[in-house]
Amino acid sequence: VIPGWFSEISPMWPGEAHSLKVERILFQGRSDYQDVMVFQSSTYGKVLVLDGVIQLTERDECAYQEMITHLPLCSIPNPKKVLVIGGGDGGVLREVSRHSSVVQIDICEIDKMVIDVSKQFFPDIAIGYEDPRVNLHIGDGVAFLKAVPEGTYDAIIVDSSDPIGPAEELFKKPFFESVAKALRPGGVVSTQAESIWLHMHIIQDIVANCRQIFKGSVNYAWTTGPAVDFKHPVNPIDANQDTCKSKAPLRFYNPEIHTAAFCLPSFAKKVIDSI
Ligand code: AAT
Repeated sequence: VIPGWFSEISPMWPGEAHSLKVERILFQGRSDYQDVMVFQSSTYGKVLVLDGVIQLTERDECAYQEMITHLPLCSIPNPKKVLVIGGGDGGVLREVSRHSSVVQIDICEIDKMVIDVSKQFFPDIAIGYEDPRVNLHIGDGVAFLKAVPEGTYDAIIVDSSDPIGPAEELFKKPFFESVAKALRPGGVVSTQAESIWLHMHIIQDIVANCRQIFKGSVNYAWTTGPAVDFKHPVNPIDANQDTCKSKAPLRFYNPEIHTAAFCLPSFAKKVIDSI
């Protein structure tokens, strides 16, 4: 550990640790579920850390929040009811709210401290909560989904932390079975499925489970209900984005990157194609 630097050390990535220089620590707390920390970094803006693992930085959050949201929402025409599991910072809500066809945005985040901290330190991300279509539920995403009536949602976005800690069950087959039930036919799901460099085995398990459950088009790093060509946008974002004027425009997502995001390096393609 280098003094004055934050190092991301986890059994999820043995033998390596991404480090950022710390200007100052802005918040440190312990919730019922995890350690919560916010620090000001030298070059990545403010950083949100849960149990020692970086969840977002102000500099690059667009790449994650925009892609995990617009890949599914631009893949089906007129999404109306959307569920977010996790995502307590509000970034995915901000992105969902760019879609004018959406009438209802439910979110189920387990940890209220993440929400409070985001509202305090990340106003440009927590702005997602200001949309009147948002209904916040604080609780475990697994339990929430079990209670959802069959065929409720057009899209479900699983913005979850890593499978060590409170998100463990969100990577297992029974969870994806409840996701499938909660989706209407032709609905779509995207999920945080980890990195091809570090976690090919996790990705393999998720894709294998989802190919059994969803039967239709299932691809890294996202899964979908049947009869959807997920690889090419059918519902372009440009036409309907920016329903909320105070939000900054998209920084990362566009229709070209949507299609390109499904092109994988050979080693990963080989694994996914063989499942
Ligand atoms: N958009 C920021 C990125 C995240 S946040 C993941 C969120 O999932 C956290 O707020 C966490 O509290 C919440 N969460 C974890 N488990 C559950 C659960 N069982 N039910 C509901 N919410 C949950 C993810 C970044 C991933 C980084 C990968 N290295």
